[in-house]
Amino acid sequence: MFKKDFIFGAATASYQIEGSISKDGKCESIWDEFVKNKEHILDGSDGSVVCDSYIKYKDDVKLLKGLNIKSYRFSISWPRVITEDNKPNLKGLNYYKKLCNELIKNGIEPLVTLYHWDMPKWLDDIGGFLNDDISDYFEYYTDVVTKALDGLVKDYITINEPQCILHLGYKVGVFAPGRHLDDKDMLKAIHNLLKCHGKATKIIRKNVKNSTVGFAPCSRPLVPVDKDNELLYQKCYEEYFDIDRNFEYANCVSIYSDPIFLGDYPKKYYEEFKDILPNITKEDLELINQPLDYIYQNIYTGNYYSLDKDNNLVKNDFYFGYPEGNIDWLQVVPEALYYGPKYLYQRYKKPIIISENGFCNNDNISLDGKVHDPERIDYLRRYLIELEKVAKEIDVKGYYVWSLFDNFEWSSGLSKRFGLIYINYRNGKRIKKDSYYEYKKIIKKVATDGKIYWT
Ligand code: PNW
Repeated sequence: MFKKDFIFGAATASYQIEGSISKDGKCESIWDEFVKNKEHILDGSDGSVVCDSYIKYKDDVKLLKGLNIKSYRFSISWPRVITEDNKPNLKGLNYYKKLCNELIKNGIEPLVTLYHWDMPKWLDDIGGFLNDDISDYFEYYTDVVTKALDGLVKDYITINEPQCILHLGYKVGVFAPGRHLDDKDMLKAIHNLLKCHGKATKIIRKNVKNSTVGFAPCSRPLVPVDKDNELLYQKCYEEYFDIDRNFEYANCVSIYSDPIFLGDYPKKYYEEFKDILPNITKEDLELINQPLDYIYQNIYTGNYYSLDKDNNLVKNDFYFGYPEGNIDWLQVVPEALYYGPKYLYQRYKKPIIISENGFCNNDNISLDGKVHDPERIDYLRRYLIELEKVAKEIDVKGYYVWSLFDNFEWSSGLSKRFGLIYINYRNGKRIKKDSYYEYKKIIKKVATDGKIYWT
């Protein structure tokens, strides 16, 4: 059973949907720069138009309202609202005010992500997360946004998927800004990013009445194949929170979340990196350890594990015949939405909100003009069954589907589709997929009797 006030929402991010990349004084972001090299993006596309949400935001809200969702998670484009000389850009801020007003008028609560990967290029030119003053810039940006949206927004997420930002953007270089840092600089960038989170949280608390604040990492939970084996559960739990020396983008749960929720990096972090540690002060750790309201987590996939004869964990590659995602990393592992929240709750003891979950499908327009996506429906059902199961055991408050629209899928460009709404990139037309109607049906049923309609 879900609680009747369970929040169903949909999520997007600024660069992935807005377009209008140089309107109304917006300055360049690291993604505007990164896509100029066509080799960085699978299909050579960019974010210059995508869903055109900067123009069509009223239509966006209509589509959200049609789903009956309670909350819309979107992100603010830092370079849209702050100028190159670090002053507020009123025209850019006005866009988000209009969007929030429209949402509220239609009974939808805005959930704002402050950083979903589009840093102003001028800030990256002075080092981005390697610059020791970056948290002051982020604090100022947060101050400007929270004041501009005063009375409209009370729920904030500071940073989306720090592991992707730093692993894919700063180590492997396949995301903007395309850096290739060594481990020592990676640790410094991580620490600076966590300080950004801490300073932003303090400012939100100061400026926003009845605020809620969170941080949204991603992870791939380990799923024990034998549900009743306690040793296997324990080993999966420990491995999930273990230190990853490669800083892999779907890992490193504890490196980021232990300082935030528990007040310090894990013991093993200090051992593992003892020769290359950044300067970590007591004040820093206090700053990072601001009380938060929820554990947000983006979970799309996971891995199955069993034990070998010596009780070591071994990864299993099961084939269940589920529909396969149309992107290499997306294996369908529905139980990830059971075990992920369980592990997180056990360690950090806060209510859980799934801030992203969704499916990449090879969607196309059928002869009847509609988009039939039974694979995505299957994915949503399987994953929500698992979430419903864990919601009986721990406090799970909400779920945001990724994504409302097909959008600019970072280094995969426009070639990968995650939306409940299809975008025809030739003419800008939006078509509700079958999964849009399915999600609406699920939301309605949970709101009336707390259950998904087929359970
Ligand atoms: C997210 N994983 O990234 C991002 O927040 C979105 O902007 C993006 O469009 C969406 O997922 C789809 O790719 C992910 O390891 C990062 O499972 C890591 C994982 C999943 C999604």
